[in-house]
Amino acid sequence: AEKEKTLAIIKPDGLYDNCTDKIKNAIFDSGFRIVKEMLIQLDEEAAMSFYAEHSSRSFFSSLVKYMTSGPVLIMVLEKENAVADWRALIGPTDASKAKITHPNSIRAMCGLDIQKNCVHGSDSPQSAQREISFFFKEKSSGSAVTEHDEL
Ligand code: YYY
Ligand code: MG
Repeated sequence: AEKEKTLAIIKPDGLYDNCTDKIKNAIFDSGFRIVKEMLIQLDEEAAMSFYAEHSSRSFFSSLVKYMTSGPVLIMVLEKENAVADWRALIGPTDASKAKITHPNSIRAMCGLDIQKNCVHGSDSPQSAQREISFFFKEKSSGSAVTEHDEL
C-alpha cells in the first residue's frame, strides 16, 4: 500500500533526559522511518503561525511561550497510515489523563500535562501536508534540514 508522511515534533519537555531516545525507539519499533529531521529553536512568530488555528483560544499565548522555551526536534515520519498511526501512538492531548487511559502512549510515557505533552502529530493528511511544507520548504540552500535516504 501507499506510504504516507506525517509531521512529528518533539517539544521542549520531550528533549530532556532520556525522553528523546525513548520516543525515537517507539517510532522505530512502530515501523516508522524518519525521512527528515531538524533541531530548531522556534521564534514567537513561527510558533504563532504553526498554531494559528488555536489563536483565539485562552491557552494560545501560554502554548507559544512553551513552544519557544527551548529547542524542538521536527521530524517527517513515513509509513503506511502514518498520520492516524502516529496520533494513536502519541495518545490523547492531556498527558496526565493519557497516563491513566493510554499508559503505553508516548504522551503517557514522557509528557506531563495538557500543555507539556512532549510531542506533536498532524491531525489529518491535509494538516500533515501543510505542516511538512511549513518546516521543509522546497530545496532551499543553507537550510538546517537533514535528509536521510535510508536509515
Ligand atoms: O493535536 P493535539 O496536540 O493533541 O491538541 P490540540 O487540541 O491541537 O492543541 C494543540 C496544543 O495546544 C496541545 O498539544 C497542547 C496545547 N493545549 C493546551 O495547552 N491547553 C489546552 N486546553 C489544549 C491544548
Ligand atoms: Mg492538534
